[in-house]
Amino acid sequence: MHDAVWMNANLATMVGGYGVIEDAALAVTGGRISWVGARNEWRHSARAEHDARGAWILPGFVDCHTHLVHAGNRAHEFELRLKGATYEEIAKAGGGIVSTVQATRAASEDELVVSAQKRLRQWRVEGTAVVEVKSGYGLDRDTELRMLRAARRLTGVKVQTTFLGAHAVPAEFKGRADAYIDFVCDEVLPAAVAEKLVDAVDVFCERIAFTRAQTTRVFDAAKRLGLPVKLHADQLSDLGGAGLAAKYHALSADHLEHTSESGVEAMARAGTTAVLLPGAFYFLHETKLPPISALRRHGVPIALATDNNPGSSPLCSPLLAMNMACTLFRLTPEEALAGFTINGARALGIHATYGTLELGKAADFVLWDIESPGELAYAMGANPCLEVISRG
Ligand code: DI6
Ligand code: FE
Repeated sequence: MHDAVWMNANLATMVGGYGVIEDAALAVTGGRISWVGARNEWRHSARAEHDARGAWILPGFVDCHTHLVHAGNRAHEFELRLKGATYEEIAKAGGGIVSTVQATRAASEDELVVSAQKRLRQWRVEGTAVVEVKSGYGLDRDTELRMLRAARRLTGVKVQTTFLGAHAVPAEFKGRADAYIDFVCDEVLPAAVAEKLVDAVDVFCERIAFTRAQTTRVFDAAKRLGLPVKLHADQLSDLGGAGLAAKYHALSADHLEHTSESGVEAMARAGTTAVLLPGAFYFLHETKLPPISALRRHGVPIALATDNNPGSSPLCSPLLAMNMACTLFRLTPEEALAGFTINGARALGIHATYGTLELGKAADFVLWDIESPGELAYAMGANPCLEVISRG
């Protein structure tokens, strides 16, 4: 006896592409998917039977790269950029990440929870099951930990937390980036891990952030603590970030606009997922496209994410992120949906439980009022979500 079954549904299971099963039944028991298949093969019974009325059911979305917990916003920098300043110039002039750091340090844990929970509403109504949240706007021990605690208190989605202490050099370490990396590796990361606040470790490897050598030191510290790594790689320049991520068997390398073919090959060999972030590309008026055809050719799984953050991607919509990936990066709608389901789950190392409609996976799925799954990436600013099912 199953707990509940949904009849009269069309499924995009996202197994091997859309993985369509028309006129399907989908059952759940104990918070897990307990049966999935064509309705005419369902020979069981369930305590509750729901009529999906021809809706499409897809796995809940996985947004695998966000900076959702932060204080303040940077609308004024948006204005500056439109008057001609570049993102790098603003960052060098003490704006950028460092200004969000000031606001975040001044915010209490409760304030961080309230503002992030408010933003998270849009992810929930668009059918999101999992959101990754990074630290990195504290850059001191207490604020980094406070951000991670706040992230863990968010409700309505499963949260995966990533430690990004190496996001920028804070003012008090100005000109002493190596000393800051020592502090991150020796004090902040171990304290966060001791409180069990860290699922993965990330670094911003970039001309305006940290070098390869500094990234390596953070990755070695993560390895000693038994944590998987991810990397902000090759966003503004090719520092060989993708290859470095692959060397550490990173879960993902993210951004990748400037990644070379050899970086892509290394990712393929290492099983590292590519995370593309069309929101930042769009918002920063970037023109260099990530190496999509090389990623396809080498079979690197492509995930997509919002990169929600106040500086380079104030994007609050997984659905819009998918549309942008199709228009800006020429992903197909099928690839875009895989990017926000199975490959998003891969980028977090949780694909055994999330990302497809398969037996045994978490019963987190969404009913959509659409005629074909590709519509979700096609429409701009629509939200045909009918119902979000969380753990059955
Ligand atoms: N890459 C980005 O695009 C963001 N962080 C990062 O590592 C920018 C964050 C910000 O400007 O606040
Ligand atoms: Fe980011």
